[in-house]
Amino acid sequence: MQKKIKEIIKIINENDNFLIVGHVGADGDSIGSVTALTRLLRIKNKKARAYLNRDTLAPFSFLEVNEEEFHTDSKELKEEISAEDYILITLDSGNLERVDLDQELIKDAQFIINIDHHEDNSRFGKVNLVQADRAAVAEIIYNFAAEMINSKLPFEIAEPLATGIITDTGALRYENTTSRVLRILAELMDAGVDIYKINKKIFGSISYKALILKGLALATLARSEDGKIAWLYVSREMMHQAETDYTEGLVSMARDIEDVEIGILFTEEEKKEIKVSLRSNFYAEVNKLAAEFNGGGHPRAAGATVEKTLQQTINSVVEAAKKYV
Ligand SMILES: [Mn+2]
Repeated sequence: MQKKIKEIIKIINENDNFLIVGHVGADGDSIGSVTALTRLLRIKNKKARAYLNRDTLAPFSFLEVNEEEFHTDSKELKEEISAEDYILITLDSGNLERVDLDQELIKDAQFIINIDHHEDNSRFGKVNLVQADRAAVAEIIYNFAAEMINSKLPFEIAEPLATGIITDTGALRYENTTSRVLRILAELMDAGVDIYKINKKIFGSISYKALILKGLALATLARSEDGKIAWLYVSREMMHQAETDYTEGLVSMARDIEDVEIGILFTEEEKKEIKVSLRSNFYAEVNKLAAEFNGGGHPRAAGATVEKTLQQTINSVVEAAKKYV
């Protein structure tokens, strides 16, 4: 795999113009990786642009990703870049549909470099670096930074990398927390990163409205007869009542119940568009369960969108989940 990293660094060295993007509904790994790689390429005097969806940035304001540094307006980006030749680098996106970018800008790229850690990645790039054993894409980008920067890692790259790793390891609590991850984090701390601050921002605080929604969702908690599957849901009505659609962390509450193997959150995005978030603890491969509903992800964290009513979706997903526990 080291060879693939070298190959990509060679492409970076021999070209000048890059567009870097993450996935739809970007999380800390997506935003952190995009931020770190873009800043890294700029240090290397490359023309590097990034597109990040404005709606996803709020929880990560401490990274100081501002609109002067990155594009948050798809139209504006299109006008600026459409006449240019650029290489598209997609991060943390298992397939082309997940890539958070205007279709035309995907099509117009010279070619795609696909860097990811999802096992079921469809290898849609011309160059694909898919390392499923890495906790976060930020861990992969760290390796690029370590290769490309000979001196100490600059803080403005170290902090977004730490954010990606902390997000995808659930503050170092998940199975993917390897000794390698801890060594990298130690390096990042030496570069000035405040791990406590990042943990607090991402996992240690919640808005008042989000807590109200959490309460409403918890009231819907149910589980299978054998107690191995637990689920809860968030309806349109509940989001309206709580005045927020922030559902981060809800699915873990179902997963974290004693004796539960699979935790599920159903979110009613539209009347017949239900987002299904799946988490497991030890053995259930929820990416396979997600695939039954045209979704995907990791063995312990996956998702899908089902075009049925909320109740129909709950019935069919819970029924299908029984095969995995
Ligand atoms: Mn990730």
